[in-house]
Amino acid sequence: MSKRKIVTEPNPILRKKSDILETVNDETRKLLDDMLETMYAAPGIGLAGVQIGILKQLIVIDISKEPEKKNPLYLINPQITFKSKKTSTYEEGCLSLPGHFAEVERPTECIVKFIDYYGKKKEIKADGILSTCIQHEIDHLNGVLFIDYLSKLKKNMIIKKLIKQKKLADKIIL
Ligand code: K2U
Ligand code: ZN
Repeated sequence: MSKRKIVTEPNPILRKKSDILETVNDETRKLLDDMLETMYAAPGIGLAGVQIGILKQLIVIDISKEPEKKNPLYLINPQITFKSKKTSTYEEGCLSLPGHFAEVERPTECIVKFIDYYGKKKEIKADGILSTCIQHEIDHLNGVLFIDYLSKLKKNMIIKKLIKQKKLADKIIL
């Protein structure tokens, strides 16, 4: 397993749609393993393939709180088949928009069908932070970021700050 560099906004790849994965094999599992290691190290509770520059429909999630009780979820080619009318609001962040958080309202429950780590078809019903995380990550596969749900003013303020952060980081590296 190896940690990958996380793509940060502004970066046009974060606005691209990820492609369906045709086959699940050892190469796929190595990628998922790297994504999971990258997510734990960030730290985060979810990560989409596009966030390490891979435009394939791959997601890893682990909402377990204790490090000794890891419970990773691998979603390949996920599709949401149900969203509840009831909504919940969570303060969201994103590893691709470091240091910025905002409240986002999303359906409380969702049902998602997907292919798992071994290539088997699965379907789960999620609520709470897991439901929010699944929706946040599937947004990534469609080139959508959580700031897209904010007012134009708030969204542009965050983007301006991220541009400044990136210029500063580039100066430090150079
Ligand atoms: O996509 C990502 O960058 C991973 C997010 C996923 C996430 C954001 C908001 C709400 C649920 C999931 C990261 O895990 S950001 C770190 C984080 C962790 C827990 C709660 C909020 C943010
Ligand atoms: Zn994110």
